[in-house]
Amino acid sequence: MIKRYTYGKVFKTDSVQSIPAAQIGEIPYVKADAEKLSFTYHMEPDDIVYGLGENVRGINKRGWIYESKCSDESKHLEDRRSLYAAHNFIVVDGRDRFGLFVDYPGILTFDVGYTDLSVLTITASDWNLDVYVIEGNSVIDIIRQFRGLIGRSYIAPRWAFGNGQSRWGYVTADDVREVVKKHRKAGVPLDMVYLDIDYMERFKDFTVNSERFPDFADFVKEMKDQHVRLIPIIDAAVKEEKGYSVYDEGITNGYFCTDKDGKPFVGAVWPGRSLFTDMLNKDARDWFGDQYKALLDQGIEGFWNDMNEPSIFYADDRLADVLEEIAKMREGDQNLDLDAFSHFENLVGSLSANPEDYKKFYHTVNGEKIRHDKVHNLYGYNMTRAAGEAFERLVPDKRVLLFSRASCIGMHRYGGIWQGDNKSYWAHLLMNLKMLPSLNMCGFLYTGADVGGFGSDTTEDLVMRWYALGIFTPLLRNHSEMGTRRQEFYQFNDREGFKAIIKLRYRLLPYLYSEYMKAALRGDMMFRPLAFDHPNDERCRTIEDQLYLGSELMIAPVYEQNAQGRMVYLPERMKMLRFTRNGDIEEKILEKGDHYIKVPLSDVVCFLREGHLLPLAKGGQCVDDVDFVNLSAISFGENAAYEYYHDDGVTKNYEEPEHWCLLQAK
Ligand code: MIG
Repeated sequence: MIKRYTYGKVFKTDSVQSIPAAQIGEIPYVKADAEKLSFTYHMEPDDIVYGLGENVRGINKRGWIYESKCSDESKHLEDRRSLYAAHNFIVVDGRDRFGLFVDYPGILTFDVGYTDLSVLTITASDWNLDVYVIEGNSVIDIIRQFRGLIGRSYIAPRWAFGNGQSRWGYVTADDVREVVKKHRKAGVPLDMVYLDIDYMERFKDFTVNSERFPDFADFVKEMKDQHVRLIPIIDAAVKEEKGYSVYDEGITNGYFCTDKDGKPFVGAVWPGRSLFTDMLNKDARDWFGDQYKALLDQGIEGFWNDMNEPSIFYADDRLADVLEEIAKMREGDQNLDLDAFSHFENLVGSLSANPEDYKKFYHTVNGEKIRHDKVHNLYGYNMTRAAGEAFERLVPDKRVLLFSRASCIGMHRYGGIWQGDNKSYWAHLLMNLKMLPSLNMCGFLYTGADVGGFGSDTTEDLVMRWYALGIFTPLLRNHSEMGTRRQEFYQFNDREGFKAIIKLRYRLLPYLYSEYMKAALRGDMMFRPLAFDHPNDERCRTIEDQLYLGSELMIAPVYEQNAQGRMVYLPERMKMLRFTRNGDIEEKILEKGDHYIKVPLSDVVCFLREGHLLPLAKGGQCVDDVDFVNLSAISFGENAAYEYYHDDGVTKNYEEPEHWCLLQAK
């Protein structure tokens, strides 16, 4: 049962698809305090708080304070309060069991036992918000209801479940050709190569640098003939440059955000001085979406939207102030004591993502001016919505790959997300795992993290262990930052080990795609904490490094360096499946309880539930190669069966009953 409670004058976020009538009377479970702009709830010691989608720390969010404030946060350290998203949905499971969604576009905090271990406090920046309270007979049931409320998750084309290779640093067509050649030559499957900002003409959205990529359309086709799709990045900000059509049209039509005097607001990002399309204004959004046509027309079928928190390196007027102050310092004796030096450092440090700058520009929604910070969390969402809505108009029958860095609930209907600028830390491999169920709760199904880690130098074993998790996530992409150690599989010694793991991904594709579609069509989660399926098993309530994948599998990746294996808790009798580097599959039945499982670097281990069946394909060098019809299977138990979803992976008639069939062990 879902109930909506409303406070003040609510801004329409379109996070919820059809808004139920508001309740009269007091909100249950939590105490609303209009003066403190907060809701509080007293937690019992073993209550669990699930949710908050993309954020730092664990599956159980207790013990920290989180902020819903889309931020270009490239550190992902434990002490951060927010990442790129605002996913305001939690489920409390303990003395009471309820879901709570705060539909609110501004900055919110979730103090989940930070100030006081036993108190949950949600505080908004003002008192104009909708709160949904959801009751149900299990956590899974509550989440399913919530997903029904917010609408069906984005469905990616099936080829987007293939292996993707990326690096901020593939600068020319030849760089890309080399990546493809190295994969094909070694027999390592590949479906996508990502283009980072350097493909553009001086970081101008929707342009292609014709020296680095001459005859782009031909190049796209050349790659496509080898079954590789190019996926270009699109940045949120538009370069200020007369004669650049996107800038000119945006200015002429008043499509950019403005300052308080109504002049276009200038901030700087990659291209230097830039403008921010008013993504909340429908006309501007439609116009921005139409710009993607320039690349669609050249054969492009997928995009990643970046910097859409939006990230601002500096705002024009603040830069002027800072430069002036530094000029004054220059005229002085240039002898900086501690205070003067930290003042100097802060001057420059305060330029980037300054909260004050987000109060300096305005959106125009239905003729009304709205200051950006009040609706901050809707920006990335609406940039991706601009693209998603445009694809519906431009290529209505075809699925386009689309995922974003910033997001807010509601955006899950238009695209997926990647988990942003993680680092090559072992801790971030574990964080990747923990984030999966939290994201699924909020409707984000097409997701994955940068395999191998984006920032910092990686190591061969980290990349390999990361692939052993990554091959289970819908978005599988190795991506890294310019200047860091290169991390394509062919940079390392044990190429055969990488090959075995990536090839396994292609054997698992029928299963992974089918589970993805079930989760999307039924509002289910693809990845679940063990406790969701075993609510009465005390052990399961604290396990955060193993997950159920669909109804069939449990995954328990190794996430520590030099580990030769790990402890795994089996909440039920299961069959361990070991996929070895020579392509063999070892099967072993294990009883409920604790087990030490040896996992050599290039092995992948997972666990099959009793009564279930895992379908496997023969594999292939690209998704187009994979036979999704003639399958083999591993089963566990008498009458093991699998409900299999299979469609063409390209068009959008998802609902046809003939897409479903029951697979049974022979
Ligand atoms: O400020 O386009 O998260 O994936 O490689 C960095 C360059 C901008 C951030 C993205 C990252 C991408 C990078 N971008």
